[in-house]
Amino acid sequence: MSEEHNLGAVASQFQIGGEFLSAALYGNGHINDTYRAVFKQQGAPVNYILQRINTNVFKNPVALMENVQRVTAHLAAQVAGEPDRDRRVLRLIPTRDGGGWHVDAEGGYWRAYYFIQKARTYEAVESTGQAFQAASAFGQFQKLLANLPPPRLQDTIPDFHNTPKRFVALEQAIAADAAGRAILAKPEIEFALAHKSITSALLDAKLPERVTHNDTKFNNVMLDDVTGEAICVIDLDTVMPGLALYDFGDMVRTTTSPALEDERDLSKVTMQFPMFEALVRGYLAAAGGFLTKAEKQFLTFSGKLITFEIGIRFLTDYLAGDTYFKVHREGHNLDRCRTQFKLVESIEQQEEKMNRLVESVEQ
Ligand code: ADP
Ligand code: GN1
Ligand code: MG
Repeated sequence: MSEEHNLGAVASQFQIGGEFLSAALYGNGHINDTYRAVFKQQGAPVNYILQRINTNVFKNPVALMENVQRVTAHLAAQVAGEPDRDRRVLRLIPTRDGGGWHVDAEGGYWRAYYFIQKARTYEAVESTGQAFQAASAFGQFQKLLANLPPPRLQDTIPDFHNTPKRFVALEQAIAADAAGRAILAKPEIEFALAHKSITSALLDAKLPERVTHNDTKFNNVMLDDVTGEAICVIDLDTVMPGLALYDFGDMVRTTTSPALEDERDLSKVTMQFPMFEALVRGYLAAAGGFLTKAEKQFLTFSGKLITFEIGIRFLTDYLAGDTYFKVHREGHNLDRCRTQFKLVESIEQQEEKMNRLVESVEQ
């Protein structure tokens, strides 16, 4: 339970019936504050999600919420005829005065979602079936948003996946060494600098701009408790124009290793080939129809690049003194950086085989 916020008062701003019972921090996101709020309705507890948007990260929360409104409305219209439609798309709850979000006295931006019942997220992948499900859900997500009517979605974070710019930010953080930690991260800095040559390849390839999720972490898709089916893609703050491969790359980053993102025992971090195969098959089953040949050729590479990119973002934040990602222990961002770089190495060792697999699935 947060000491800082009166969560009952915040919850009462939204069109939720019944009596507010409690609210507590929920989930493992690195950016926003997510709470599960419980209301008593007809004698029974009912869950809701309340989120406070991190405005240090998202400088224009109104643009963000306008994107989320358009995206959720478009997706809802597309699945309207399907069974279980209420669990397949995030549904915002309006405020009592009919708005899409609430601004508190401190200027904090809040939103509420219906709780997706009988489904859950996982911090690490457990089976190839889960990997297939996640990849087909994110592929389907891109497919359903391909016909989003204009205007172009707003960039909630400009240059979010611009790896060359992320690399420049790292170089600046190394030079500034604001927290005096560069000495503690020498091997990681060396690893990063040695990989500069890969940073611009996706942008140089001139691939088509699409509407993409941009944060396709495995814990951003909810799997049904009973069937294991991917039921709902969540965490829509970064849905904006991007490359399809940003999404596939982040799936490889988060859905092929059995280890947690902050695992300290690096021997556990490895790119498991069967998980990669399941991702390729799941993603192409949903998205193969609209992806170009050039996009398909970069599937393996995108996994390496996005893993490297998030690795340098963790390293940059470590050097800057942990100003962006939430941290829960000393050296947390450095631990996260190390798992990413270990995974990059593991991908490099298997890159040819991964590319051969992609070619064989395509045919
Ligand atoms: P963050 O941006 O901080 O990662 P998320 O939107 O991913 O926040 O939410 C954090 C966690 O809360 C998710 O991993 C998921 O477990 C849970 N969650 C988010 N939205 C819902 C929802 N509508 N129903 C049920 N659980 C949810
Ligand atoms: C953040 O919000 P969350 O935890 O799903 C971050 C992603 C990173 C990820 C690393 C807006 O995602 O870009 O890949 O952490 N989101 C933002 O785990 O920066
Ligand atoms: Mg999340």
